[in-house]
Amino acid sequence: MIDNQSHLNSSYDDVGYFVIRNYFSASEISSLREVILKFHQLWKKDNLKFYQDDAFNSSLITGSEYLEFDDRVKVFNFISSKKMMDVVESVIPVNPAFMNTQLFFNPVNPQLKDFWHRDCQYDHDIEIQKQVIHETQVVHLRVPLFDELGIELVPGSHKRWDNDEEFDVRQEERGRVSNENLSSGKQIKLAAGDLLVFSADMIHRGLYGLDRLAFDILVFDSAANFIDYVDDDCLPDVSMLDKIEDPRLFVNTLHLKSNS
Ligand SMILES: O=C(O)CCC(=O)C(=O)O
Repeated sequence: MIDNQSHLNSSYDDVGYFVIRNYFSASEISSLREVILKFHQLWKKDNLKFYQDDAFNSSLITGSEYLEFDDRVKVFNFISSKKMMDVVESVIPVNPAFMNTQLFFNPVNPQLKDFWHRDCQYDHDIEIQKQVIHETQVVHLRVPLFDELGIELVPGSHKRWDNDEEFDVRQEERGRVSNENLSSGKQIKLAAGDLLVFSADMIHRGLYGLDRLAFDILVFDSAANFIDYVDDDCLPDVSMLDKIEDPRLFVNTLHLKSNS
């Protein structure tokens, strides 16, 4: 168990994020990177037009479309490794559940700019967003596979509504655009080996540049109502569960699925 679990919990609660520097060894990252790059090459080939025109991320990395059984098991074992579970449980102590994975890269299209948002804005209109930021939020765990400029976020915004500048920029109101700088933004540079944990509904943006390839794992509290966001195909099947050392994170999701 990491020795400062309660400290991590209180920083997450206070400011909405924390970062653990050099959490993963070079060999842990290179073995993960090898599998994720395999996914990325196949995904890009299969989604060429989307990749060239619009994309800055892919998702469902643990799904069956691009990775074979053994590679999927490898990724599942990374996601539910003791190191990851210690961190997940510092934020969600009881029955955390796996939601999905995403892979963030630099867009090919130079017109795409790094943009401020709260994840909940894609599902809810403004009045509902004001409510859901006071409810349980999805947690992102970002594992950068190469050194990157990182994420810029607004500390504390997981628990409060936007000020005028944040709102106008994020929503592109009153002539503002979503890639402008925010005076409340804080840049968290990341290196391969670091782990960043942040709340999906805080105001944030990824910073494009360098050779970024960031593997994000999304988890949620089983008590919250997020099961409909989970795609069955990104979960391990029974034969894979046997090969996952500590499958609790996935078993919790499978239980929610079977009850939904
Ligand atoms: O890295 C990015 O481009 C965006 C990251 C993000 O929005 C997220 O992880 O929710």
